[in-house]
Amino acid sequence: KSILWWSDPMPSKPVSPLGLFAIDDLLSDEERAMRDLVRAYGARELRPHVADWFEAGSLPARDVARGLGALGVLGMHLHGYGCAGTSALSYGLACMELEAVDSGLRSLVSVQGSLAMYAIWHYGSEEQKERWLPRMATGQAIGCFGLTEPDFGSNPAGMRTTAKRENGGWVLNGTKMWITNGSVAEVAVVWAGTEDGIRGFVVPTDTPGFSAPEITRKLSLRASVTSELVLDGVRLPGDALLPGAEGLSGPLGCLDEARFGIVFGALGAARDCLETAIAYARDREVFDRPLAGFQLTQQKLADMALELGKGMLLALHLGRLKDAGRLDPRQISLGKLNSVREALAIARECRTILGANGITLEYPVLRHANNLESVLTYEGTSEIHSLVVGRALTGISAFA
Ligand code: TGC
Ligand code: FAD
Repeated sequence: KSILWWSDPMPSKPVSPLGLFAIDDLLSDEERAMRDLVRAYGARELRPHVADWFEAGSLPARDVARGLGALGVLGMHLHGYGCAGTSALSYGLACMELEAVDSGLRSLVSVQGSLAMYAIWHYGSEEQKERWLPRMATGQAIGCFGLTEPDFGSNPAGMRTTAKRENGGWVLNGTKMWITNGSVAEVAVVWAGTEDGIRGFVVPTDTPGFSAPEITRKLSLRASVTSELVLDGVRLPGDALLPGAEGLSGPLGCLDEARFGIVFGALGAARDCLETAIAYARDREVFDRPLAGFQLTQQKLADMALELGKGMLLALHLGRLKDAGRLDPRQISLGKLNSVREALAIARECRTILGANGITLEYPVLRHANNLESVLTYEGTSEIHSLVVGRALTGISAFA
């Protein structure tokens, strides 16, 4: 409910950053219920373990996926095939709550629901959908999405992975890099060049010639599995092709879905940092007074709350547009650019408020900041999204 300042009996009682913006007033009962459900699940099942997973650089992805599947968030905005069929906005709110725990958990859900499941749901044959989607919705089968290659990240059009027709089937060769969920996936959606341009393939990961070595020694997204995909003469039947995806618009259409989730998700990480910093500053005494009572601290907090609230208002606007079927991919670029850039700035500023304590895993702040370095890069770097916006504003492409 709105904050009624004039009737507030305790004007000095702190208000949460998003409470200050009366964000809840902009959500329906159903949306708030979904958000609260995911928040409670995260607090109970994920948050107690996440610092350990991050420190160990190892996520029990299968258990986590099954738990999230039972919660109903895997492919939740898709309809049919065992998916929950919620609004896009509810999906965004779920991403926000998961990323408030850790970006790696939101990553798992993004890749599963918005990239791998969405690719099959939107571009797949009826047989592909029935074979994979119900198991993916429950987390019994994990999916990954192979677009990036060692030499082609921002410019996937240059990809070298090929799919050649042979005896009515396909033979795939090439390497994909930085693939979330790769080593734990049962199914990989792989994008490859064919004589008809870029096409997508549904690859069961037990197919001979497929391997997925895990990438280690990461300093970011440590509670997430990241892998290389090696496709060495992988033979697939003719019906492994995603029939509805032709050209780069196929994978980019999936990226639109996942980027939308990040618009909300990154703000979840920022909110967690800011709430942590406010609590810390109220508790911590410096020069015999609470840190929160110093003007410099309050200016930091006010500026961060302002960016968080503005980002949230933009995210909600984009969510409403998406649910109305009117969201343009260029608007998703605006949202991803803003949310991630501001979330990273907020995480770093909050780290200063925590002083030395801020560099430990006892608090979530530097973990979030480190994770957000990946979020800044994947799903289109900030530079790429700036160029998308620049092209929209000027009509001139500056990519190449
Ligand atoms: P361009 O000439 O602009 O377009 C080629 C074709 O694609 C269409 N298109 C889109 N379709 C849907 N959604 C979009 N956002 C689209 N943007 C472009 C376009 O209409 C055209 O279609 P058609 O039918 O005429 O052929 O393409 P370009 O080569 O100039 O590149 C554009 C650029 C640079 C924006 C694009 O390549 C890009 O977005 N690059 C960034 C790559 C990227 O985001 N990779 C992400 C990999 S997946 C990942 O990071 C997962 S992390 C997950 C996690 O853990 O959470
Ligand atoms: P590059 O494309 O080499 O870019 C390097 C720098 O150059 C960046 O700053 C970039 O913005 C800049 N740059 C590039 N082009 C231009 C230009 N035209 N003008 C100005 N600057 C430019 N990919 C998948 O396919 N699936 C996944 O599941 C997946 N998960 C990932 C998980 C993690 C943890 C990470 C870190 C990455 C993941 N990626 C995944 C890969 C990710 O999408 C790419 O890293 C990203 O697209 C950038 O590609 P790159 O790393 O090759 O950087």
